[in-house]
Amino acid sequence: MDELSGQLKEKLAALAEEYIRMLPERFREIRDALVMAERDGSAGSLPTLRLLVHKLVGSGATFGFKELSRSGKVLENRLEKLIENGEPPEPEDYSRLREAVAALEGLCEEGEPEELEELEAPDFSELRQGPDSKSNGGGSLSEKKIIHLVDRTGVIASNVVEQLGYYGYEVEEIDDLSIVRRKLESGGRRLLIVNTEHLLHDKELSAGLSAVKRHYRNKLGIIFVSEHEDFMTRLQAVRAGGDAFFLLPLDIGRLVDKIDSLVSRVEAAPYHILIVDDDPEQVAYYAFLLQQAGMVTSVASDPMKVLSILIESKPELILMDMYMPGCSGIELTALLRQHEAFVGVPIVFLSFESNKEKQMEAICRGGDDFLTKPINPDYLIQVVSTRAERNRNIRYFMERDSLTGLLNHTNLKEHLSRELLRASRSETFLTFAMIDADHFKRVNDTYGHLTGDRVLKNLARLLLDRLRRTDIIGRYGGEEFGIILLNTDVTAAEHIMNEIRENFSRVIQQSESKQFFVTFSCGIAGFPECADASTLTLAADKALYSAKENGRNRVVVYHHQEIKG
Ligand code: GH3
Ligand code: MG
Repeated sequence: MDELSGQLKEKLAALAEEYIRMLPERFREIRDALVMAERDGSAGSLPTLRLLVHKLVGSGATFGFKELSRSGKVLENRLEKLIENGEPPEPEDYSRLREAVAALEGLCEEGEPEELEELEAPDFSELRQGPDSKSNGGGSLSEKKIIHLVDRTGVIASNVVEQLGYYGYEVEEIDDLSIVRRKLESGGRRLLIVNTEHLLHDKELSAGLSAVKRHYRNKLGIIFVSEHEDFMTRLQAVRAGGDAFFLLPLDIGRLVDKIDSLVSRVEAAPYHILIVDDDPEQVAYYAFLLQQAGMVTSVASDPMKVLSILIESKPELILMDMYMPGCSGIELTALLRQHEAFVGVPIVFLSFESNKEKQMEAICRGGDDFLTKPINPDYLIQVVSTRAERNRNIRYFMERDSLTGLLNHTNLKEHLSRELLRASRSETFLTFAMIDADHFKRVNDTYGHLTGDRVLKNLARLLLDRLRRTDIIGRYGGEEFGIILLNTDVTAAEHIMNEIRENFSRVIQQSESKQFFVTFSCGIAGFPECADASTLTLAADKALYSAKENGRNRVVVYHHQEIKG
């Protein structure tokens, strides 16, 4: 589907090849800088190391090495933290840095051949590396987000540290606001949990909180936790800049919801734009503009190929040329609008055509907007990103389950079919896991349906945190979830799911003042042992049934000689 001019393609391929060739050298420099930093012992030599890592992150992104760039960013953040801290790093800091560098390097070695092969395609989002290094599913490189806790009584810490850990948050206790101030001054964001006890006894802290909050309104979230529900305590919390107020004992699920929304964990993926145009130079130019603005582009110079691209990679907006050989942009738009699946995808025309009647016709036949060339790059980017964003929002609500925000049944199944095709093409493993909450009827009967809903939300949230970004998670039915683990065989998947199962069984569920625990059972089946979607789901379902039969709270792997249906 790549129709970029041969010259540009060659240039891109040559650049990417050179990049891959130089990777070992980049890592050697990084390792050397780490050795030097450790020898030096102060935080003063860390900036050199950070710069090297930063360059690796940036160039990785340019050439489509998404995971390398993402994991590299985590390492960069960690270095930034050490630099900001200013103290000489501890020996274990260095060993953690060494581990992270080694893991990054491992990522490149695993991914190399596929990246070169995939360079044939213009869509950078398709340039993927091989198996994700996070084979333990817990994500050795997934940095925990830090939350500061001010609580000299120790009551909150004993409640939240372990529990928030299950949702990917690390709680760091502090005694005053100096760390928070430093972080905010350097442009970061912070989240604080504060015991209201201190508002009574520490006037300096109260005044400090409200001053910092006034100054960094949107960059600082403050959650107050209290044993008292009286009006005055709540008023003091509001005056000290509180965004939320929670009573002890804490309902962790609700607390996590609040933290999520304050921290806004959603790191938006780039918009994916399909450029339909037969002129390679212009394609290169517009693709370049959009990519510079952080978007990902695919190209179709042949209008006949647009349908297959739409089905395969679901772009979020089409930038449509008016005149192409074989089929005009207007005809293609009319054709796409007759497909139920593509009624909603935004189509923006971009053409030299200045005839108003022609422009009108393009809109009447299904175009959303008509932009004329030459166009101001900022305006183009604004129009494209605004429309892509709206489309993404609409799609989100159509494809997701409203309680958990996970993919709904239909979409999970669509993903499964698509990913199976991909796995079979690239001869990689794929595992499908089915999860079903244990004795869930009893949970509803004992604590009520609303509490049951909350438990399902907690489970969804835990899955989102514990699995990799590339894994696909959906709500299969009521209290049943389905997970597609890409590039993962059943043995690795069993390990991952067991870890998640154990974590979930330790999560405290809350119903008013009562606390309880819930477990789940899980059935696993893998490709290529099961070759198509229906065999795979049936096999996972059988394994799940066997997990239930054998006592629940367990993971069972399907092997056809062992489980008889
Ligand atoms: P098992 O361990 O065998 O899976 O037992 P179970 O009680 O979980 O299974 P069963 O199929 O008997 O009951 C499932 C329960 O899940 C009954 C249904 O009301 C409840 N459920 C399904 N969807 C939802 C939901 O969205 N919210 C709540 N609160 N409950 C739900
Ligand atoms: Mg159940």
